Amino acid sequence: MPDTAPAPTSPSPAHQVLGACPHDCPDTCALVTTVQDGVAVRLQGNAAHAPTAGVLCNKVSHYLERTYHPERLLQPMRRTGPKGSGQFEPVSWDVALDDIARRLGAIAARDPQAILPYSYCGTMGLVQGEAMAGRFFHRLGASLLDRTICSSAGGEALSQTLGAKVGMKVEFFAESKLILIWGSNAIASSVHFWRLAQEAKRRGAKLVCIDPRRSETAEKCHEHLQILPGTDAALALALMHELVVNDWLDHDYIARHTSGWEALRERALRWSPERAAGVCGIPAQQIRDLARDYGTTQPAAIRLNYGMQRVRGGGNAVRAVACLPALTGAWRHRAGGVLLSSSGWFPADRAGLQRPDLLAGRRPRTINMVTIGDDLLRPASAEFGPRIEAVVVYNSNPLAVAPESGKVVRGFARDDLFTVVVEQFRTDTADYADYLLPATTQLEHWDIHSAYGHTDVVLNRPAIAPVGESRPNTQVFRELAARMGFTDPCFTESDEALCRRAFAGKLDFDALLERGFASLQVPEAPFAQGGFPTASGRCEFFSERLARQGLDGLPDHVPNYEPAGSSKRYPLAMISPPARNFLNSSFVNVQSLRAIEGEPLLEMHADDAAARGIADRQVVRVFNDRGEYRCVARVSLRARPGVVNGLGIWWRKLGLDGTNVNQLTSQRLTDLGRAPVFYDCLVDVRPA
Ligand SMILES: Nc1nc2c(c(=O)[nH]1)N[C@H]1C(S)=C(S)[C@@H](COP(=O)(O)OP(=O)(O)OC[C@H]3O[C@@H](n4cnc5c(=O)[nH]c(N)nc54)[C@H](O)[C@@H]3O)O[C@H]1N2
Ligand SMILES: Nc1nc2c(c(=O)[nH]1)N[C@H]1C(S)=C(S)[C@@H](COP(=O)(O)OP(=O)(O)OC[C@H]3O[C@@H](n4cnc5c(=O)[nH]c(N)nc54)[C@H](O)[C@@H]3O)O[C@H]1N2
Ligand code: SF4
Ligand SMILES: [Mo]
Repeated sequence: MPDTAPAPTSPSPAHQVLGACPHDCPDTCALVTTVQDGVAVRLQGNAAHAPTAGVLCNKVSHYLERTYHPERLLQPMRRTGPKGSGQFEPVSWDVALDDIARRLGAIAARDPQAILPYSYCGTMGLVQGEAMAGRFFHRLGASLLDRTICSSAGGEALSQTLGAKVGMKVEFFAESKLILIWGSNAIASSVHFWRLAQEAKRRGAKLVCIDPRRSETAEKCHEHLQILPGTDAALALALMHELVVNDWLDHDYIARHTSGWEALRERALRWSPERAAGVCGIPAQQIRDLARDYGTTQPAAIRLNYGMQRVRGGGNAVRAVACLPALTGAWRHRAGGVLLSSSGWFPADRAGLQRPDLLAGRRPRTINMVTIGDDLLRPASAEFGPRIEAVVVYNSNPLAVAPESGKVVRGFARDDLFTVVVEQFRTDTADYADYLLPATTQLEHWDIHSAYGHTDVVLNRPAIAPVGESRPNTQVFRELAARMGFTDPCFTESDEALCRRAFAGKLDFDALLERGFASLQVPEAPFAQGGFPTASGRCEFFSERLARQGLDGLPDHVPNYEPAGSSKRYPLAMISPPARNFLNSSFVNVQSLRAIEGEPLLEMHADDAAARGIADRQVVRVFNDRGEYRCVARVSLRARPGVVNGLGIWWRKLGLDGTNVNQLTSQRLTDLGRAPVFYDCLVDVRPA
């Protein structure tokens, strides 16, 4: 090498910053960002973090394109045109925050419950999620939001069966001999789990997929049970039937570590494979074969995911499936059992972060985020309380993701509604804001993450300065608190201090700063000797708690509100799982990813298409009593007869006619957990 002294104009050396993927995904990857002269130039998976294994999904591989997107919101904006028109003028942060504080203050003086926060998992971070926001809305006494839009049916079901949102450690799926991938398109939605399933396959494991759609994952498994939507509990009960009649049971495990066995046995005996086959729309022999595999293979593991609980009976279905490993004693092995969510293992101090004590004895009403359409349109009443007068949206895009969006749009279009949207982009929801405030992305702020698909805490350090005038959510709520006169010292806590508080006394934060992640101490085979976190310490086939609420104590098949084939007017059942290159409605505006997805698609079986004179790639009208949506038909083996797959979740304004698939979905709720029923939806289709 010649002279090594850098010339004064040469770039400074690049450095690397450790982070966490913020997205709503079971994998919670650890990130490494390479920064050169203040600019993020490369984003990779952290190779030192075992679940990430140095690999990112295709979506987040494009995160720099998202961060430096030409349409990033760079300054606060105030609405100048009609709601929804997207006409704004730039204003300073001071002008925006002063006016927002004044207007929220005036509403709160009448009744703070007329103010509603609306947020979900744009970021899963414990700090940019509900930490400072929770403090602000609790101190204000605003309506509480029931955050049910994704996982609460399954979450409630797990709690009622296993005692909490806990299960197998994901890494041991690699050692399983049989893996049931149940209601999950893992290749699209948790590619790091899929890697483990592939490893098991190489070691001789059999992979079985249970899904109404012949998904990317289904076509790569050894078997695919292409059941009708919302029939999973019938299938699980028939599997139990076969376990009983063939005595593929672990009687010792059942006696020691379960409760309600006699009652469950009796119910299962009513579900012959023939009966279930009629409900599920698959051959009885396929059920018998799966039961034999499950009853005679050890260790056997079930990767259940949230895709199967977005129907009326979603809670019961998860309960039924969660009973299976206790029947065969699969839990005895570290590579056996079931995993829906691991989030219950994390000892995060949510109360310390969100400070519900700031309610100081007030008990505001709770609004379910699923019914935002109806609730925005509801007048004041004794049962409902005051009309909603203001909504503050952050980390969510309700116009695109909430069901029955015709009503959601009408609600947000109300002229007498004051709407603040904190966002990175001008989403469908942002177009309805009175004030639109620019938010930082994960590369620009601190955060700390638990996970729902593994058991590591991952820390996120800022890699670059905020782009434009954007601010972290925490900073927006800190400044609003100051303007509202909230003087509690908790409103000045820094983001780094909030990160420290999240697991204070539980994890060594300095080690986390150093490595970027830390593993929880979770036993390898957590329920090998029972010890479930239920009241009884057993796996509760029969739930006394549910029975006390007047509900069925045992899991059962609860038919869909809109079962496939039940209506002449709307003969097709529509499910709407996400397109592989989008994450809910995030990334739809990233050009390179949208180019892969092309257009909003409706996958249809050739018979259903032919019966309606629909050709592949033709624009179609999909409709029911709730609305109408235009998209492109894909005549495809991915759809079974009688079921159409409307891939989501497009931004309305980037679709064909300014709507998306949620124009058709309903605001009804699941059996447990007050969750949405996105995949319980009848439609018909015609050429447009
Ligand atoms: N690429 C990508 N990844 C994602 C997301 C995304 O939008 N895009 N979303 C993230 C989020 S928010 C979540 S909650 C998780 C969800 O994680 P998963 O639940 O694994 O989600 P999906 O991959 O959508 O898988 C759902 C699957 O369930 C199937 N399904 C629909 N109805 C039924 C049914 O009644 N029974 C059964 N057995 N299967 C059914 C669908 O056809 C689909 O293949 O994924 C996360 N990861
Ligand atoms: N038909 C149908 N509908 C569905 C589903 C389905 O499968 N089918 N899936 C449902 C599921 S599982 C879920 S989880 C919900 C998801 O619903 P949402 O949680 O609303 O998810 P996204 O659509 O990704 O919207 C998140 C928004 O947050 C913004 N954001 C990201 N980070 C930050 C930040 O740090 N600060 C601020 N202020 N904003 C940020 C992003 O830009 C994005 O616009 O959708 C549900 N809707
Ligand atoms: S796989 Fe999931 S956690 Fe990992 S980078 Fe992609 S979205 Fe993020
Ligand atoms: Mo979700």
